[in-house]
Amino acid sequence: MPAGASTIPITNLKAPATSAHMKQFTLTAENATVSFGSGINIPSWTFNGVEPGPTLRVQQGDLVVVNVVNHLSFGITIHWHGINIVNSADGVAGVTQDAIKPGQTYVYRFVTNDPGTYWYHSHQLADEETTGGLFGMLIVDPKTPTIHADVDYSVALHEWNTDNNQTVFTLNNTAQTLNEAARPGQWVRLRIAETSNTASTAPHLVTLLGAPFKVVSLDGHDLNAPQWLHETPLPIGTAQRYDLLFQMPAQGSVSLVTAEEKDNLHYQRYPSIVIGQGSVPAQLPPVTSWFDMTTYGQPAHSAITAQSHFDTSYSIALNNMMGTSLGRTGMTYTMNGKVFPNTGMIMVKEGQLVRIHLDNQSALYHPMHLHGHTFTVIAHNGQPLKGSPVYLDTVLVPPHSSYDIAFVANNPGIWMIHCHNFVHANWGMDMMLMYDNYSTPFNVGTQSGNFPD
Ligand SMILES: [Cu+2]
Repeated sequence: MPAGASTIPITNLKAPATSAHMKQFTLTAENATVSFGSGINIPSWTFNGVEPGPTLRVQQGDLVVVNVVNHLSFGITIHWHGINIVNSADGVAGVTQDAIKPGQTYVYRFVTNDPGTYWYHSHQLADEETTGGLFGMLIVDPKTPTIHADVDYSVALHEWNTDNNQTVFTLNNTAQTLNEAARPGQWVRLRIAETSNTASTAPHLVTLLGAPFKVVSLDGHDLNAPQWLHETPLPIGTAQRYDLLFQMPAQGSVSLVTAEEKDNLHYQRYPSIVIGQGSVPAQLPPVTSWFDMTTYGQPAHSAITAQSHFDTSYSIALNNMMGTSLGRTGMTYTMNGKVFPNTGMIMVKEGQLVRIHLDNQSALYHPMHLHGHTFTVIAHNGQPLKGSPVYLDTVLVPPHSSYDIAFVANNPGIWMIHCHNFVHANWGMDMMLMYDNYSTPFNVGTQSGNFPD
């Protein structure tokens, strides 16, 4: 909605200026050549010279103040993925701010009410900039712990494109093996985030060898009564997070290994993580049937179910076709047959219960992300979930399948709903969720220099 006398500019939606519980960070965007081991050095765009960027660790309820300094030669932003914060701090170029220009600084202020595992990344030319290294993890510890762990590690999965058109796949800062400490009997929480996308669009699969494990949360939200899993492959779509919990065995180590389509879904020795004393097993198991979040854990009460009364419902068909996007001709990724910015809007009023049907009519995977809200997954291919309630900010919609998601419109402003496959978002698969009485003073496009994807 254009700015007008009757609308509220989203820049009015601000976090408090101060708080008894405030955490401050400085993230400096700068060039650095980062070593991923074994002579693999990649010139990348970093925060504070490291890959991934510094892990920001805060407590639920903290006022987080992040000073961003841009020492790169192009505009950047930071989006705080999955945390429901005030709209003005959402970090989307052309929607909630102008891109931070070279030499400029910018301050993000937001309150972290949602405990769990999150991440941050540039939302200006996100395809190039996030893939090129402008990302890191953000962990919000709950006021009251829900899960006991003696040690807590996080790992970002990332695929890099090198100058000679090669792909390098890393876990944190290694393309080889990362060793982490843990003693026999200790409980380990391992937080896994996917920060890039595979060329095929199929998700990376991750699993643990050496100990049974539970998936205790998805996208930062705890699951109810998760069962033990044994070498179960976990499909992780771009931007999704899995928190795993396991106990170190009396002897030996626990390994995290990955597989993907281009390796015919065989687990690879590298990159890998070894927790405890030992190494990746000489024999890797076959990839078995994938983890299914729609049948995992036990049912529990959920405020929103398929039977809820919805104030408004939308259906979005996801597909791809040759076309034009931002003046370029090529494969475009469409929502209801249209390419951003012609995809229309989801209009809501504050307090409404909103249902969205995501209907993937294509042969590709689409990890669909809603900014500023946590949604409940209410159906997969029309069927209600059979296990734990699932609350996400990004749902991976497989080829030729559908998900129904629903959320309360409880965070006013203008928010993106888009595919988090960076290429798909860059070529059209974006839409806006708009609260009916808000407007933005910012613009997307060539004149403003703001390109959110
Ligand atoms: Cu997609």
